Amino acid sequence: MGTSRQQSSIVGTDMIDETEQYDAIVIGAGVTGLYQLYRLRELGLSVRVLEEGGGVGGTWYWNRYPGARFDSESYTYGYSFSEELLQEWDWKEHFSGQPENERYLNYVADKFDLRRDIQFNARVSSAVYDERKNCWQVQTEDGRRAEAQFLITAVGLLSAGYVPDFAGLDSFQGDWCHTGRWPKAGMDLAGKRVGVIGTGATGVQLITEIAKEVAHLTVFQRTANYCAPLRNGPIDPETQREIKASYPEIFKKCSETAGSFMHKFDPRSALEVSPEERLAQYERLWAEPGFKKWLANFHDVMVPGAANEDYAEFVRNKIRERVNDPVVAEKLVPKDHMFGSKRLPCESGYYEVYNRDNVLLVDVREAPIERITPTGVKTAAAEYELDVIIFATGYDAVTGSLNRMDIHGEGGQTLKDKFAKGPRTYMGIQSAGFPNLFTINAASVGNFVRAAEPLVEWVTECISYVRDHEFTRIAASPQAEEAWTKHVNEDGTNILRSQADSWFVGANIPGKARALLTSPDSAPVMRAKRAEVAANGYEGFLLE
Ligand code: N01
Repeated sequence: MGTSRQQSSIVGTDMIDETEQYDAIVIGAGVTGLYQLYRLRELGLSVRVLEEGGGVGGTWYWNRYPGARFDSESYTYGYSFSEELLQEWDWKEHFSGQPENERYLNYVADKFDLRRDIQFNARVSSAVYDERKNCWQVQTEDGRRAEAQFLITAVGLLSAGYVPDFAGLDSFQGDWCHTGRWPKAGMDLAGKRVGVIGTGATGVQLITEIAKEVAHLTVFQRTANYCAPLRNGPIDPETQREIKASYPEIFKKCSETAGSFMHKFDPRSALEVSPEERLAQYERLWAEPGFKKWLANFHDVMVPGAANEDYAEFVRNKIRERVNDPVVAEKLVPKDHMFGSKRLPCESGYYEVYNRDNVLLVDVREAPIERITPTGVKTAAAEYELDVIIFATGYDAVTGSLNRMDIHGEGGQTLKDKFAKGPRTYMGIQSAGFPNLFTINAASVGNFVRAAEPLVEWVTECISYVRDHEFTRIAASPQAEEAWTKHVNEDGTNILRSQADSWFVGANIPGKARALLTSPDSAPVMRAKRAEVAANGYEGFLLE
């Protein structure tokens, strides 16, 4: 029951060569890692958080690109565990931007005195399970070593940035960066010729923001996306008071929906109402902020089929209305995937960007990028001179951040090899042969803090159970893992999220096995499943 840090085998002379001992190590000081630290500390465990960044925030630390902001209502995104925190913190906008989100997470870290247990600038390079000692030996890139009985990967779903392997990138003489590693000092874009590759949720936010600032913007688009107006705005004092008085209802609403957002589907079918009524509902929702137009719509808009296609056409027409040049408009209209099969980017003036004289849309499906040259980008059709290239090319989702650490379980097997054909887990949370390792980032569903809080609480209770019952190890049983993996692969095949070539199924990364990377079940179903497993003495887990 160590509550203090110890050190063993100090053998180094001029470099750090010591192994720090903890009860638990948490990797990542983002939204999940911070709360996991808070909870484990409450349990009386000694905990070390290892964080690659120089500060807290995870996604909200790294994604400093212009335009980065929530697409869920700010007040649904904050932690719910502290009433005091809820009442103290004023969200300034309905959909808050990165600087404020980062400030919020720093505020939380300070308020709960979390920093003293966080090691910053500590990128984990390996985690090896020592069977004899029943502990995880974790090493960081700068050579630090730490051991703990429990290891929790709070590394997020989308943190391993993906830069396509374009020939010639090394030769580029200008500046370039991936949006997920936006420099703290910013990028100097004013008056420059800038190219953005990628038009997912990130590209859409970024392009809208920087188009006003740069001399010229070239957008390299491979797949047009369905995007919808965010309709952000400041929160006035009266609304602020209402929000603060109704947190229990807000969180209750979130807890009842599939993705933990505050919007509930209309139980009616789009096809059972008259065309006039259907269109009236589409228009009414379109005029509302945020994800309502997606998640409060007729329920079958989110099921492959006629209702989905009907709404897709409505959205396509909305795009056409906003772009002056009909040829450009048609390039921006998605025709190759179903509405909602990719995450819906919410935008604030994205389509109007293409009416500007300084913006050019390049279709790289028609003429693919062949290489990066010293002075820009060469496609099969033309060469584009650029001073800066920004890769808004997404993430090796869920498993990517795990694979980039060298995680070895029993018998030396690596998690990377084990996940080569897709993740093999029990409820996303554990993988057989990797005892006391909680891959919490692979178990999340939907709106982030709302999904993370119950998961963290489940892991904390599980660890408490293991210790209280004087077990030393908990590991998913191979049978439970097999059944869960079969469930994900079979029941995940037909859902809307699996239909497009997106990060949801690993299809955005060349060579990555196609498999649903998250649970096919809704957040309430997953919470109930986890609760049942716990109530049955952690059914499906081997306790020793
Ligand atoms: O990444 P993406 P993202 N050549 O994978 C293109 C969350 N998020 O960072 O579609 C040319 O969606 C790729 O093209 P294609 C949210 O969950 C939330 O934008 O594969 N293009 C695509 O256009 C989201 O889903 C917020 O054909 C290439 C883009 O790069 C997730 O993060 C904000 C290419 C990648 O899009 C990921 O979004 C932002 C190539 N070789 C993100 N390779 C909020 O609002 C890739 N692309 C909270």
